[in-house]
Amino acid sequence: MWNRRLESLDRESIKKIQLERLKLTVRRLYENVPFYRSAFKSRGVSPDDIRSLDDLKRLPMVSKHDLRENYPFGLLAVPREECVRVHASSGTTGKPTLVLYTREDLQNWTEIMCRCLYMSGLRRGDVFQVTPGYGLFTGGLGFHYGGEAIGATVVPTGTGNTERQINLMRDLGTTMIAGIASYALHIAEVASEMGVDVKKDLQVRKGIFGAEAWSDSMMKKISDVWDMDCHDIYGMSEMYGPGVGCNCSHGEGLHIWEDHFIVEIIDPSTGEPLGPEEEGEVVLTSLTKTAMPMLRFRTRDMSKLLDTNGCECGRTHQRIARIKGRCDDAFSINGVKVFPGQVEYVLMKYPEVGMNYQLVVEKAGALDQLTVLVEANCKSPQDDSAKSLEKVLFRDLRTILGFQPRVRVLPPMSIERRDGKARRVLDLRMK
Ligand code: DLL
Repeated sequence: MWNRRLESLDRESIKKIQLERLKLTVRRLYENVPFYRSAFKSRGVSPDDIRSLDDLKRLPMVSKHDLRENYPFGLLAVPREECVRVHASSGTTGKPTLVLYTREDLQNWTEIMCRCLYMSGLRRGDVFQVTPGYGLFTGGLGFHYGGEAIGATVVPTGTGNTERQINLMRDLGTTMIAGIASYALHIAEVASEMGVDVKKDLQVRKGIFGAEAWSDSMMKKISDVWDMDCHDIYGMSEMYGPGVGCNCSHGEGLHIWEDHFIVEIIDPSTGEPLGPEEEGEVVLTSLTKTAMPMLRFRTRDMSKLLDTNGCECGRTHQRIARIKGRCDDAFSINGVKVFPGQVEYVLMKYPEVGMNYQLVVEKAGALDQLTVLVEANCKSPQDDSAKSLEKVLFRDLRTILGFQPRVRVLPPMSIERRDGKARRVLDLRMK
């Protein structure tokens, strides 16, 4: 284990730490963040009311919507000057959701990343290639600092340029990669086109993947194609980034670092907490974040608390099932989250756009591809006006999504309706 003492705490000690840290977080939010103060007041709770972990139920929940409403600095619990880093993820509409970090936050994030990476086999001496994006996305830098802290040789390639990734893997003798699961399969495909056999010609035998739901069968496929020990890492920008939890090599599911987070599962329609083995929405409370602590953040991810006592690996932290999917209409394109509202926000700026649009998600080889179908608002859009609308929409969508979608402008009424209603998202990947 990376941190044997903290990863194998007994239940009583975990609960004690959680309660202490929860009290501190609640007080900090009450005193420094007007949004939380008024949410507490409207529920009739004050920091003094938090006496046991059961009192968590009395606290308000927050969602991405609240982050957007308080964009950019409204949820800060420290002066902006104390923040040393900003990341952002897709918002539910046009605005990104922003997260800020103090130096202490970055240290805590690195600690949980180290636990996950160590659990997944990373050691000093490894050559660790980090393929998620560097920048506002938390993936690249999250893996990067964890890898360096463990003492591995980190290769910060970031996304894209797959041929170069493969050449580097071969030349540097990369032993472990981090990435988005589907990208691991894409690399293997490109490698075989280049005449590189990933099993024979490369030394990559360990992988850690996350940022989107991937099935057990996908995990098996990646393990087989690469002859690799695969691990699943979970996280989100609002809770530092990757590193909230990870699967060990023994038990099922993901260990969630309970000295940094409280995990609840709720019924997404009623908000009521659910018991072990009952499937629902993951709700997370941060316990160590200082710049932007999050109380009962509704992740929209579906999972369940596993009914287990401890784990063969010796870690005592609660396990949840691997994430099954989401309970809202967001979807992921190669790890980048897309909310239909973001796309709609762009489309609605243009009067030439008609009544209906549809987001078609498909596989292009191992990678995901998004096509935005848009109906024009006139009967027969001139070819050149359709083309120029496609161009501007492409430009705006690329800016807001952070990747290149395909855009097709079509005549009115050409997108299929069901009971008169358009289907906003047509996900053909599972077919
Ligand atoms: O995706 C952080 C991350 C980067 C995690 C790299 C793991 C690896 P966001 O862009 O804020 O942050 O998206 C967070 O991604 O609520 C889930 O819906 C999804 N997600 C993240 N990890 C997993 C996973 C990063 N292991 C959202 N399995 C989350 C399933 C995941 N879904």
